[in-house]
Amino acid sequence: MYDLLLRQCRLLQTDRTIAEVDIAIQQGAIAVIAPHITEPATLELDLQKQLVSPPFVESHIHLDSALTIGEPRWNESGTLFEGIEIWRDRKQNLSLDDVKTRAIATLKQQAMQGVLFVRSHADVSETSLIALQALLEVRDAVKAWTTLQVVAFPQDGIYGGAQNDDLIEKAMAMGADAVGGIPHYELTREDGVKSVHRIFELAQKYDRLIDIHCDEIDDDQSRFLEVVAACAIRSGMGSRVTASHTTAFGSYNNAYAFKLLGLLRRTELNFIANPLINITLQGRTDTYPKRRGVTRVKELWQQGMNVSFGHDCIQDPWYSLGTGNMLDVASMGLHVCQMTGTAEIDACYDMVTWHGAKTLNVSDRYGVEVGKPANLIVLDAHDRYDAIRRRATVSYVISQGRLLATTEAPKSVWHDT
Ligand code: 17E
Ligand code: FE2
Repeated sequence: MYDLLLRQCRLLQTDRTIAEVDIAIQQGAIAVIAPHITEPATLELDLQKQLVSPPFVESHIHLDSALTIGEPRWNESGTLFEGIEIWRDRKQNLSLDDVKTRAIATLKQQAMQGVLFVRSHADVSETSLIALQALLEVRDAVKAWTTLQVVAFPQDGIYGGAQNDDLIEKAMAMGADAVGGIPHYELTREDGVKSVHRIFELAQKYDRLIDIHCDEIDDDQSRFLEVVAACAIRSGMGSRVTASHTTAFGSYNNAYAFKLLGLLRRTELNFIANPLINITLQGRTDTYPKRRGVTRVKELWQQGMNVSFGHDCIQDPWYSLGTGNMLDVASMGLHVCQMTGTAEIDACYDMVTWHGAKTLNVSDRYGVEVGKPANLIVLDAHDRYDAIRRRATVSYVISQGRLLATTEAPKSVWHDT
Protein backbone atom coordinates (compact mmCIF):
# COMPACT_ATOMS: atom_id res chain seq x y z
CA MET A 1 0.00 0.00 0.00
CA TYR A 2 1.57 3.27 -1.13
CA ASP A 3 0.77 6.62 0.44
CA LEU A 4 0.08 8.33 -2.86
CA LEU A 5 -0.24 7.12 -6.43
CA LEU A 6 -0.25 9.41 -9.45
CA ARG A 7 -1.71 7.72 -12.52
CA GLN A 8 -1.31 8.69 -16.18
CA CYS A 9 1.48 11.23 -15.75
CA ARG A 10 3.47 12.83 -18.52
CA LEU A 11 6.66 12.99 -16.52
CA LEU A 12 9.24 15.61 -17.44
CA GLN A 13 12.36 13.65 -16.55
CA THR A 14 15.78 14.91 -15.52
CA ASP A 15 17.08 14.36 -19.06
CA ARG A 16 14.10 16.51 -20.21
CA THR A 17 12.43 13.70 -22.16
CA ILE A 18 8.79 12.98 -21.33
CA ALA A 19 7.69 9.53 -20.16
CA GLU A 20 4.09 8.32 -19.76
CA VAL A 21 4.15 6.64 -16.36
CA ASP A 22 2.52 6.12 -12.97
CA ILE A 23 4.36 7.40 -9.90
CA ALA A 24 4.11 5.83 -6.44
CA ILE A 25 5.09 7.74 -3.31
CA GLN A 26 5.88 6.21 0.05
CA GLN A 27 7.10 7.87 3.25
CA GLY A 28 7.85 11.18 1.58
CA ALA A 29 9.99 9.72 -1.21
CA ILE A 30 9.44 8.59 -4.80
CA ALA A 31 9.11 4.79 -4.49
CA VAL A 32 8.34 3.58 -8.02
CA ILE A 33 8.10 5.08 -11.49
CA ALA A 34 6.68 2.58 -13.99
CA PRO A 35 4.26 2.43 -16.95
CA HIS A 36 1.51 0.78 -14.85
CA ILE A 37 1.53 0.39 -11.10
CA THR A 38 -1.09 -2.07 -9.80
CA GLU A 39 -0.51 -1.92 -6.04
CA PRO A 40 -3.08 0.38 -4.35
CA ALA A 41 -2.44 3.60 -2.44
CA THR A 42 -4.20 5.56 0.29
CA LEU A 43 -4.74 8.41 -2.18
CA GLU A 44 -4.83 7.98 -5.94
CA LEU A 45 -4.98 10.80 -8.46
CA ASP A 46 -5.67 10.24 -12.14
CA LEU A 47 -3.73 13.01 -13.87
CA GLN A 48 -5.08 12.29 -17.36
CA LYS A 49 -1.79 13.01 -19.05
CA GLN A 50 -1.05 16.29 -17.35
CA LEU A 51 2.60 17.27 -17.11
CA VAL A 52 4.52 16.26 -13.96
CA SER A 53 7.56 18.39 -13.27
CA PRO A 54 9.92 19.01 -10.40
CA PRO A 55 8.74 22.12 -8.49
CA PHE A 56 9.52 25.67 -9.44
CA VAL A 57 12.55 27.25 -7.83
CA GLU A 58 12.46 30.91 -6.82
CA SER A 59 16.17 31.64 -6.84
CA HIS A 60 15.93 35.35 -5.96
CA ILE A 61 13.35 37.16 -3.89
CA HIS A 62 13.26 39.70 -1.05
CA LEU A 63 10.74 38.28 1.42
CA ASP A 64 11.51 40.94 4.05
CA SER A 65 10.05 43.68 1.84
CA ALA A 66 7.35 41.59 0.09
CA LEU A 67 3.76 42.86 0.38
CA THR A 68 4.74 46.32 1.67
CA ILE A 69 3.57 48.14 -1.45
CA GLY A 70 2.68 51.76 -0.75
CA GLU A 71 4.26 51.74 2.74
CA PRO A 72 5.03 54.48 3.40
CA ARG A 73 4.68 55.59 -0.23
CA TRP A 74 4.64 54.43 -3.84
CA ASN A 75 7.86 54.39 -5.92
CA GLU A 76 6.86 57.09 -8.41
CA SER A 77 10.15 57.30 -10.32
CA GLY A 78 10.37 53.53 -10.63
CA THR A 79 14.12 53.55 -10.00
CA LEU A 80 16.21 51.21 -7.87
CA PHE A 81 17.40 54.22 -5.87
CA GLU A 82 13.96 55.51 -4.94
CA GLY A 83 13.12 51.94 -3.95
CA ILE A 84 16.11 51.83 -1.59
CA GLU A 85 15.02 55.17 -0.03
CA ILE A 86 11.45 54.02 0.52
CA TRP A 87 12.67 50.75 2.05
CA ARG A 88 15.05 52.72 4.31
CA ASP A 89 11.97 54.45 5.77
CA ARG A 90 9.84 51.30 5.93
CA LYS A 91 12.54 49.25 7.65
CA GLN A 92 12.65 51.64 10.60
CA ASN A 93 9.48 50.02 11.90
CA LEU A 94 9.98 46.35 11.17
CA SER A 95 8.99 43.86 13.84
CA LEU A 96 9.55 40.11 13.91
CA ASP A 97 5.83 39.60 13.58
CA ASP A 98 5.49 41.99 10.65
CA VAL A 99 8.27 40.33 8.62
CA LYS A 100 7.24 36.78 9.49
CA THR A 101 3.57 37.32 8.62
CA ARG A 102 4.37 38.81 5.22
CA ALA A 103 7.09 36.25 4.44
CA ILE A 104 4.89 33.27 5.27
CA ALA A 105 1.97 34.72 3.31
CA THR A 106 4.28 35.15 0.31
CA LEU A 107 5.75 31.65 0.63
CA LYS A 108 2.23 30.19 0.74
CA GLN A 109 1.25 32.20 -2.31
CA GLN A 110 4.33 30.82 -4.07
CA ALA A 111 3.87 27.23 -2.88
CA MET A 112 0.27 27.17 -4.10
CA GLN A 113 1.70 27.94 -7.53
CA GLY A 114 4.29 25.19 -7.32
CA VAL A 115 7.32 26.97 -5.86
CA LEU A 116 8.92 24.70 -3.24
CA PHE A 117 12.50 26.02 -3.17
CA VAL A 118 13.13 29.68 -2.39
CA ARG A 119 16.22 31.80 -1.86
CA SER A 120 15.42 35.07 -0.11
CA HIS A 121 17.62 38.04 0.67
CA ALA A 122 17.31 39.59 4.13
CA ASP A 123 18.51 43.16 4.59
CA VAL A 124 21.25 43.20 7.24
CA SER A 125 22.09 46.89 7.15
CA GLU A 126 19.75 47.74 9.99
CA THR A 127 21.17 47.41 13.48
CA SER A 128 18.61 45.12 15.10
CA LEU A 129 18.91 42.44 12.35
CA ILE A 130 15.15 41.91 12.68
CA ALA A 131 14.64 41.04 9.01
CA LEU A 132 17.31 38.35 9.20
CA GLN A 133 16.11 36.96 12.54
CA ALA A 134 12.54 36.81 11.22
CA LEU A 135 13.49 35.00 8.00
CA LEU A 136 15.65 32.50 9.92
CA GLU A 137 12.63 31.75 12.11
CA VAL A 138 10.45 31.46 9.01
CA ARG A 139 12.98 29.06 7.42
CA ASP A 140 12.38 26.76 10.37
CA ALA A 141 8.62 27.31 10.58
CA VAL A 142 7.97 26.33 6.96
CA LYS A 143 10.46 23.53 6.55
CA ALA A 144 7.77 20.83 6.53
CA TRP A 145 6.50 22.14 3.19
CA THR A 146 9.10 24.41 1.55
CA THR A 147 12.84 24.91 1.51
CA LEU A 148 13.98 28.45 2.27
CA GLN A 149 17.55 29.75 2.00
CA VAL A 150 18.40 33.12 3.51
CA VAL A 151 21.06 35.46 2.16
CA ALA A 152 22.54 38.14 4.45
CA PHE A 153 22.13 41.12 2.12
CA PRO A 154 23.78 44.45 3.06
CA GLN A 155 21.34 46.74 1.20
CA ASP A 156 23.16 49.94 2.25
CA GLY A 157 26.63 48.56 1.45
CA ILE A 158 29.14 46.73 3.65
CA TYR A 159 31.14 49.96 3.90
CA GLY A 160 28.18 52.33 3.58
CA GLY A 161 27.76 52.62 7.36
CA ALA A 162 30.18 52.22 10.27
CA GLN A 163 28.43 49.15 11.70
CA ASN A 164 27.54 47.34 8.49
CA ASP A 165 30.63 45.15 8.27
CA ASP A 166 30.07 43.89 11.83
CA LEU A 167 26.39 43.35 11.10
CA ILE A 168 26.98 41.10 8.10
CA GLU A 169 29.46 39.00 10.07
CA LYS A 170 26.96 38.74 12.92
CA ALA A 171 24.38 37.59 10.38
CA MET A 172 26.66 34.75 9.31
CA ALA A 173 27.16 33.73 12.93
CA MET A 174 23.36 33.74 13.37
CA GLY A 175 23.02 31.16 10.60
CA ALA A 176 22.40 32.85 7.23
CA ASP A 177 22.84 30.34 4.38
CA ALA A 178 24.68 32.76 2.10
CA VAL A 179 26.62 36.02 2.14
CA GLY A 180 25.33 38.82 -0.08
CA GLY A 181 26.66 42.13 -1.32
CA ILE A 182 25.99 45.19 -3.44
CA PRO A 183 29.36 46.39 -4.80
CA HIS A 184 27.87 48.86 -7.33
CA TYR A 185 26.17 50.73 -4.45
CA GLU A 186 29.25 51.02 -2.22
CA LEU A 187 30.55 54.61 -1.87
CA THR A 188 33.48 54.15 -4.23
CA ARG A 189 34.67 51.65 -6.80
CA GLU A 190 37.47 50.70 -4.40
CA ASP A 191 34.95 49.97 -1.65
CA GLY A 192 33.03 47.84 -4.13
CA VAL A 193 36.10 45.73 -4.94
CA LYS A 194 36.95 45.49 -1.24
CA SER A 195 33.40 44.34 -0.47
CA VAL A 196 33.67 41.45 -2.94
CA HIS A 197 36.88 40.27 -1.27
CA ARG A 198 35.24 40.58 2.13
CA ILE A 199 32.25 38.50 0.96
CA PHE A 200 34.53 35.66 -0.17
CA GLU A 201 36.43 35.86 3.12
CA LEU A 202 33.20 35.55 5.13
CA ALA A 203 31.91 32.68 2.96
CA GLN A 204 35.11 30.76 3.52
CA LYS A 205 35.26 31.50 7.25
CA TYR A 206 31.66 30.34 7.83
CA ASP A 207 31.50 27.77 4.98
CA ARG A 208 28.48 29.39 3.29
CA LEU A 209 27.24 30.14 -0.21
CA ILE A 210 27.58 33.54 -1.89
CA ASP A 211 24.91 35.53 -3.76
CA ILE A 212 25.89 39.06 -4.71
CA HIS A 213 23.65 41.76 -6.19
CA CYS A 214 26.26 42.57 -8.84
CA ASP A 215 26.30 45.50 -11.27
CA GLU A 216 22.56 46.15 -10.98
CA ILE A 217 22.79 49.40 -12.92
CA ASP A 218 22.91 50.48 -16.57
CA ASP A 219 26.41 51.94 -16.06
CA ASP A 220 28.71 50.27 -18.59
CA GLN A 221 31.61 51.11 -16.25
CA SER A 222 30.21 49.00 -13.43
CA ARG A 223 32.56 46.02 -13.60
CA PHE A 224 32.35 44.06 -10.37
CA LEU A 225 31.45 40.82 -12.13
CA GLU A 226 35.08 40.48 -13.22
CA VAL A 227 36.13 40.81 -9.57
CA VAL A 228 33.64 38.11 -8.56
CA ALA A 229 34.93 35.90 -11.41
CA ALA A 230 38.54 36.41 -10.34
CA CYS A 231 37.73 35.54 -6.72
CA ALA A 232 35.80 32.46 -7.91
CA ILE A 233 38.75 31.29 -10.03
CA ARG A 234 41.27 31.82 -7.21
CA SER A 235 39.13 30.23 -4.50
CA GLY A 236 37.69 27.41 -6.64
CA MET A 237 34.30 28.27 -5.10
CA GLY A 238 32.53 29.09 -8.37
CA SER A 239 29.64 26.61 -8.17
CA ARG A 240 28.78 27.97 -4.70
CA VAL A 241 28.73 31.57 -5.94
CA THR A 242 25.93 33.48 -7.66
CA ALA A 243 26.03 36.80 -9.48
CA SER A 244 22.53 38.25 -9.32
CA HIS A 245 21.17 40.82 -11.78
CA THR A 246 24.47 41.76 -13.58
CA THR A 247 22.33 44.15 -15.65
CA ALA A 248 25.35 46.27 -16.64
CA PHE A 249 26.50 43.28 -18.69
CA GLY A 250 23.74 44.26 -21.11
CA SER A 251 25.45 47.65 -21.56
CA TYR A 252 29.11 46.57 -21.88
CA ASN A 253 30.76 47.04 -25.24
CA ASN A 254 31.12 43.79 -27.14
CA ALA A 255 34.93 43.74 -26.97
CA TYR A 256 34.83 43.78 -23.17
CA ALA A 257 31.81 41.44 -23.01
CA PHE A 258 33.66 38.92 -25.17
CA LYS A 259 36.72 39.02 -22.93
CA LEU A 260 34.53 38.71 -19.85
CA LEU A 261 32.68 35.67 -21.24
CA GLY A 262 36.06 33.95 -21.62
CA LEU A 263 36.87 34.71 -18.00
CA LEU A 264 33.45 33.48 -16.85
CA ARG A 265 33.89 30.20 -18.70
CA ARG A 266 36.77 29.46 -16.33
CA THR A 267 34.39 29.67 -13.36
CA GLU A 268 31.32 27.65 -12.46
CA LEU A 269 29.47 30.79 -11.43
CA ASN A 270 25.69 30.85 -11.33
CA PHE A 271 23.75 33.80 -12.77
CA ILE A 272 20.32 35.07 -11.88
CA ALA A 273 18.37 37.48 -14.05
CA ASN A 274 15.15 38.96 -12.68
CA PRO A 275 13.39 39.91 -15.91
CA LEU A 276 10.24 41.47 -14.43
CA ILE A 277 12.28 43.82 -12.27
CA ASN A 278 15.24 44.38 -14.61
CA ILE A 279 12.97 45.51 -17.47
CA THR A 280 11.14 47.96 -15.19
CA LEU A 281 13.94 49.33 -12.93
CA GLN A 282 16.65 49.68 -15.58
CA GLY A 283 16.63 52.00 -18.58
CA ARG A 284 15.12 54.77 -16.43
CA THR A 285 17.80 57.32 -17.32
CA ASP A 286 17.56 56.54 -21.05
CA THR A 287 15.37 58.43 -23.48
CA TYR A 288 15.36 56.56 -26.79
CA PRO A 289 16.68 54.10 -27.78
CA LYS A 290 15.90 52.67 -24.33
CA ARG A 291 17.91 49.74 -23.04
CA ARG A 292 16.30 46.56 -21.79
CA GLY A 293 18.60 46.42 -18.78
CA VAL A 294 18.79 42.64 -18.62
CA THR A 295 22.01 40.67 -18.50
CA ARG A 296 23.17 38.61 -21.50
CA VAL A 297 21.06 35.60 -20.60
CA LYS A 298 21.10 33.94 -24.00
CA GLU A 299 24.84 34.30 -24.46
CA LEU A 300 25.63 33.02 -20.95
CA TRP A 301 23.32 30.05 -21.52
CA GLN A 302 24.88 29.36 -24.93
CA GLN A 303 28.29 29.30 -23.23
CA GLY A 304 27.01 26.58 -20.89
CA MET A 305 26.85 28.82 -17.82
CA ASN A 306 24.11 28.15 -15.27
CA VAL A 307 21.46 30.88 -15.52
CA SER A 308 18.22 31.01 -13.57
CA PHE A 309 15.33 33.48 -13.49
CA GLY A 310 13.99 34.98 -10.26
CA HIS A 311 10.97 37.09 -9.34
CA ASP A 312 13.01 39.49 -7.09
CA CYS A 313 9.96 41.27 -5.70
CA ILE A 314 6.28 40.82 -5.00
CA GLN A 315 4.53 44.10 -4.23
CA ASP A 316 7.35 46.03 -2.61
CA PRO A 317 9.15 49.40 -3.03
CA TRP A 318 10.85 48.18 -6.21
CA TYR A 319 7.97 46.44 -7.95
CA SER A 320 4.28 46.98 -7.36
CA LEU A 321 3.12 43.89 -9.24
CA GLY A 322 3.94 40.17 -9.02
CA THR A 323 1.93 37.15 -7.93
CA GLY A 324 4.58 34.50 -7.36
CA ASN A 325 3.84 32.77 -10.66
CA MET A 326 7.19 31.56 -12.02
CA LEU A 327 5.69 31.08 -15.48
CA ASP A 328 5.16 34.86 -15.61
CA VAL A 329 8.85 35.24 -14.82
CA ALA A 330 9.87 32.69 -17.47
CA SER A 331 7.60 34.35 -20.04
CA MET A 332 9.01 37.81 -19.38
CA GLY A 333 12.55 36.40 -19.58
CA LEU A 334 11.71 34.70 -22.87
CA HIS A 335 10.44 37.96 -24.36
CA VAL A 336 13.04 40.40 -23.04
CA CYS A 337 15.97 38.09 -23.84
CA GLN A 338 14.44 37.06 -27.18
CA MET A 339 14.67 33.37 -26.28
CA THR A 340 12.14 32.34 -28.94
CA GLY A 341 13.86 29.32 -30.54
CA THR A 342 12.47 25.93 -29.53
CA ALA A 343 15.46 24.97 -27.36
CA GLU A 344 15.51 28.54 -26.01
CA ILE A 345 11.88 28.39 -24.87
CA ASP A 346 12.53 25.09 -23.12
CA ALA A 347 15.62 26.66 -21.51
CA CYS A 348 13.41 29.44 -20.08
CA TYR A 349 11.37 26.76 -18.31
CA ASP A 350 14.58 25.19 -17.02
CA MET A 351 15.63 28.59 -15.65
CA VAL A 352 12.74 28.51 -13.17
CA THR A 353 13.28 24.82 -12.32
CA TRP A 354 16.52 22.84 -12.74
CA HIS A 355 18.86 25.78 -13.18
CA GLY A 356 17.47 27.42 -10.05
CA ALA A 357 18.05 24.18 -8.13
CA LYS A 358 21.67 24.24 -9.27
CA THR A 359 22.04 27.85 -8.14
CA LEU A 360 20.69 26.89 -4.72
CA ASN A 361 23.07 23.91 -4.59
CA VAL A 362 20.14 21.52 -4.01
CA SER A 363 20.41 19.44 -7.20
CA ASP A 364 21.13 16.27 -5.21
CA ARG A 365 17.59 16.27 -3.82
CA TYR A 366 15.82 17.83 -6.80
CA GLY A 367 14.09 16.01 -9.68
CA VAL A 368 11.37 13.37 -9.93
CA GLU A 369 13.50 10.22 -9.57
CA VAL A 370 13.16 7.05 -7.51
CA GLY A 371 14.69 7.56 -4.07
CA LYS A 372 14.48 11.35 -4.11
CA PRO A 373 12.15 13.35 -1.84
CA ALA A 374 8.68 13.47 -3.40
CA ASN A 375 8.53 17.14 -4.35
CA LEU A 376 6.69 17.63 -7.61
CA ILE A 377 4.05 19.67 -9.37
CA VAL A 378 1.34 18.79 -11.86
CA LEU A 379 0.80 21.31 -14.64
CA ASP A 380 -2.31 21.49 -16.78
CA ALA A 381 -0.04 21.50 -19.85
CA HIS A 382 1.36 19.25 -22.53
CA ASP A 383 5.01 20.28 -22.35
CA ARG A 384 7.33 23.13 -21.31
CA TYR A 385 6.41 25.35 -24.27
CA ASP A 386 2.69 24.91 -23.61
CA ALA A 387 3.21 25.60 -19.90
CA ILE A 388 4.91 28.95 -20.55
CA ARG A 389 2.69 30.05 -23.42
CA ARG A 390 -0.56 29.53 -21.53
CA ARG A 391 0.82 30.21 -18.02
CA ALA A 392 -0.59 26.77 -17.26
CA THR A 393 -2.37 26.15 -13.96
CA VAL A 394 -0.43 24.18 -11.36
CA SER A 395 -3.23 21.74 -10.56
CA TYR A 396 -1.47 19.78 -7.80
CA VAL A 397 1.49 20.57 -5.57
CA ILE A 398 3.07 17.61 -3.78
CA SER A 399 5.58 18.48 -1.08
CA GLN A 400 7.60 15.82 0.71
CA GLY A 401 5.06 13.22 -0.34
CA ARG A 402 1.98 15.14 0.85
CA LEU A 403 -0.67 16.86 -1.22
CA LEU A 404 -0.08 20.52 -0.32
CA ALA A 405 -2.33 22.47 -2.69
CA THR A 406 -4.75 22.07 -5.56
CA THR A 407 -5.95 24.62 -8.09
CA GLU A 408 -8.65 24.29 -10.72
CA ALA A 409 -7.80 25.49 -14.20
CA PRO A 410 -10.06 28.33 -15.35
CA LYS A 411 -12.72 27.15 -17.77
CA SER A 412 -14.49 29.35 -20.30
CA VAL A 413 -17.88 28.61 -21.74
CA TRP A 414 -18.97 29.96 -25.14
CA HIS A 415 -22.59 31.22 -24.96
CA ASP A 416 -23.21 32.57 -28.44
CA THR A 417 -24.88 30.19 -30.90
N1 17E B 1 17.45 45.87 -3.49
C1 17E B 1 18.31 46.01 -4.53
O1 17E B 1 19.43 46.51 -4.33
N2 17E B 1 17.96 45.59 -5.75
C2 17E B 1 16.77 45.05 -5.95
N3 17E B 1 16.45 44.64 -7.19
C3 17E B 1 15.85 44.91 -4.89
C4 17E B 1 16.23 45.33 -3.67
C5 17E B 1 14.51 44.32 -5.13
FE1 FE2 C 1 17.33 41.55 -5.54
